[in-house]
Amino acid sequence: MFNDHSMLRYLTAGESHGEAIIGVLEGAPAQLPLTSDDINEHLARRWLGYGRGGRSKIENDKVHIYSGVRFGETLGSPISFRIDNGAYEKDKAGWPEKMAIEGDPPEDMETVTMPRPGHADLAGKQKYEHDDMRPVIDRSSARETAMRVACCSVARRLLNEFGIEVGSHVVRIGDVGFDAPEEWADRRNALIEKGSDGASALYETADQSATRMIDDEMTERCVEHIDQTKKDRDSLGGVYEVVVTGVPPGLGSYVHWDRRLDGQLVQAICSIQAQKAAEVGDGFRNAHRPGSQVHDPIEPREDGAQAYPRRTNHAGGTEGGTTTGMPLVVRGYMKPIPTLIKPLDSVDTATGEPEPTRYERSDITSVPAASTVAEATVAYTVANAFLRKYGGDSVPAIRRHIEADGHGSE
Ligand code: EPS
Repeated sequence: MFNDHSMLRYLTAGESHGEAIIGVLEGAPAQLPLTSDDINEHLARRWLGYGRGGRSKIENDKVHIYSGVRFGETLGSPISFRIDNGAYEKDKAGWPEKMAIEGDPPEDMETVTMPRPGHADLAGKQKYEHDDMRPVIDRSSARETAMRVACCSVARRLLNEFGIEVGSHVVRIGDVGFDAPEEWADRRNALIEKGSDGASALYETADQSATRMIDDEMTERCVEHIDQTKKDRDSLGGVYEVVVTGVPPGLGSYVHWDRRLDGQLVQAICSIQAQKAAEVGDGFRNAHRPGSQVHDPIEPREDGAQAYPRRTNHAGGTEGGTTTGMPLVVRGYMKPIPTLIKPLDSVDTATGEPEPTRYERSDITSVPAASTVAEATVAYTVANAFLRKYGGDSVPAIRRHIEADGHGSE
């Protein structure tokens, strides 16, 4: 839908317990400074968060860049990446044999025939007509998000070059968290306000918390909640917020349905495994309020300013599917992970008989990780809207386009 060839697009490949995950990103302009560290920083952040399972002790994600970059700058050609799966060699499960590209399956290999409710297992088995659900488990796994973070970190790096910053924080895990944006908005706004590093200051603060929250007391309560959930052999979802600062007005469109930035941002969140809802600004709450309490009053611009300031930002930085120049605010809602220690009722698809699910290894919650992946997918979406307005083959060309635009949307 958004595959315009003048813009960014990427493809990921790889199975969670295969040798590696691979990605190719095309459309990045030339002359963008880029190092592996720009990506590795965010790969490490994706493992943040209390409540991850045994796999977190095995993986040490580092990207290997194979093409499209020379002497620390992009070339304009496709950039290709590899991230190794530590579990492939380190697990004692025999993945090199069970995930072998060629040859026959090991004779003693057990096939997976028990689908977990809430997981892609059964849907994938039926769609691809697999007897063994292993291929479904392995490709639907959120392991794939490591490569998404890698590809989208280039988009983030591009935005940073033009003063656009992306950050996030968690506002709820399961039963514990804030209910209304008013409860955290002042604290969040203080972190992202002018003079700081914008939304980057938000993520740097959240990264200090075990649950990526900007409230110490809430972090402690969440850690206890996760511990209790583990004892109860259950899993937890939650809510997080992604914020983008430094966004010029006029990105997106009210003219084309598929270029409306608010719609694209919701898709950016819900494209991530287990994310089931998203709102732009105070989307859900605005539906309960009269218009006079929702719409953000417009104030006069200072001389030379591009955007008209708003007294409030209930709209989350878009009107008419187009950026207003206020920070973009998008919240994602994650369901609890479907791999529970406690068995759930299911059916053995080999026999057709009722059977409880079996547990191997999983996280109790990965809402903090999801919030960092959402930063990545939102960065990619905003970068494409930015390139549609200002795009060029190289970073200097983009700069010329911005200068030529002057203040844009007069
Ligand atoms: C995942 C299950 C777990 C997670 C994994 C996502 O892996 P395993 O089944 O090997 O224990 O740890 O997340 C990652 C590997 C990652 O890199 O985020 C799943 O089923 O989605």
